[in-house]
Amino acid sequence: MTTVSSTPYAWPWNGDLRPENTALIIIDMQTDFCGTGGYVDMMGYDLSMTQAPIEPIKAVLAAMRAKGYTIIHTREGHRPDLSDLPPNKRWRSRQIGAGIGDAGPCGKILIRGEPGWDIIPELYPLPGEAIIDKPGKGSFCATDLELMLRVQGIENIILTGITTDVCVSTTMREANDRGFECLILSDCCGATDPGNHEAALKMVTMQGGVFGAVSDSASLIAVLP
Ligand code: C5J
Repeated sequence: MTTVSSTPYAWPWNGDLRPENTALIIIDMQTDFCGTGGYVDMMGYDLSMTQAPIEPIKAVLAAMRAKGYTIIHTREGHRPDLSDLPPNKRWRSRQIGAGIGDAGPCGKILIRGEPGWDIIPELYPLPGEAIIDKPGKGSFCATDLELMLRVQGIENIILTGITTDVCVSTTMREANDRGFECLILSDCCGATDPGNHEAALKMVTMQGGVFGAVSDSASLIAVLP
């Protein structure tokens, strides 16, 4: 029986935390979201907020790799022919000067194969680690993530990455509704707005843990079986 010190309950609910049934998901640590000249930078947001989780994620990634846990990375992006880019999503991004599919300093914004779309070198997947390419905010929508988790017998999901209030939060909600037991690590996530980061974490803790529980990198690493 192993649990992580977390809010509002000691996670996971049943104390069954093992490499065989637990996956780390690292969401969208791409240049477009935390690098100079990427999508978030072009929108004018403070990059320090989306860069803050890089070092804590590195520590969790190293610890979980060493112990044989399943590691899954995601990338948000669209096909070069834009056939999976909803026109309203593109239109909205253009309203703030960072049109998805348009040319930017890191190549076409959020387009698969472009330099800005790829995962940052500090957190680049090792051979054998799954990468989920997703066209939306949630990692389960239009991907094979759920099938992969079920085939591997994963019950617990540890969520990290960016942004706390958009892709991480959406993925956590999708996972929770599918019956996965979810933990979000506060220092391993970041948003483009500090208030949204805090609010997204607080929402998890309502109703006895409506989406799961909230902890941090040190608390997880301290007890990782
Ligand atoms: C956004 C994400 N914010 N990865 N994507 O558009 O959170």
